[in-house]
Amino acid sequence: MKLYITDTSPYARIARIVVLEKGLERQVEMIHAQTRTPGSPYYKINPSGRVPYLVRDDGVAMEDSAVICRYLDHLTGPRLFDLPSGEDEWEALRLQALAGSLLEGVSVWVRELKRPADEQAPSILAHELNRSERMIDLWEDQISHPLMRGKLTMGQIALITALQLELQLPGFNWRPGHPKLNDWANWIGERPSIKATLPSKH
Ligand SMILES: N[C@@H](CCC(=O)N[C@@H](CS)C(=O)NCC(=O)O)C(=O)O
Repeated sequence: MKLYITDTSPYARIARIVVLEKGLERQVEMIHAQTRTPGSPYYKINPSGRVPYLVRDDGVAMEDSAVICRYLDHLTGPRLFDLPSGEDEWEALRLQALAGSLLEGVSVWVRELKRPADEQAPSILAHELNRSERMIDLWEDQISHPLMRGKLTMGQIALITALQLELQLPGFNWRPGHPKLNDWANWIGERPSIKATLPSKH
């Protein structure tokens, strides 16, 4: 299989983490795609131009990190990321959605800052900064939830991926005043799959 990624995409990083957690490194070849480039050859492979994108051995291709991760998880070995049953299912989904919401907002912020300075919208930058501040306060509280310290979940992966966008976004300075979240990020940041996929500083 071929997994199209970029080094900086948090959504591609989520898929890369699942590849490592499932021990699929030998089955999944990582290919760096040229995104956001007029005329990129990647557009012939994936017309949407987005990563991650998984081209399966049978030639069928799929996009979206959630779909790709679920496919990889169900492909082989014990399922690591199926939802728990009972009330915990809703808790897991609720936390996953909160993490995804933070990730989406911070991703919009990063994207806006990558545009030429004279094209950046101050209103979008302010909106995403303010959203992130509200959500970080919320996470300082939610991070004590048992599901955030138990076995690895898609929600945990989404949250650490969002928080570590601090490396690409100096203005995303969430650590001061949030000791519990800090402690959690340091704890999960030691996990080999998280360490191995850390985005480089920009
Ligand atoms: N919902 C998608 C989002 C994927 C996404 O937005 N990827 C960005 C990189 S973080 C991308 O490929 N952007 C290129 C573009 O917009 O042309 C997922 O979960 O995979």
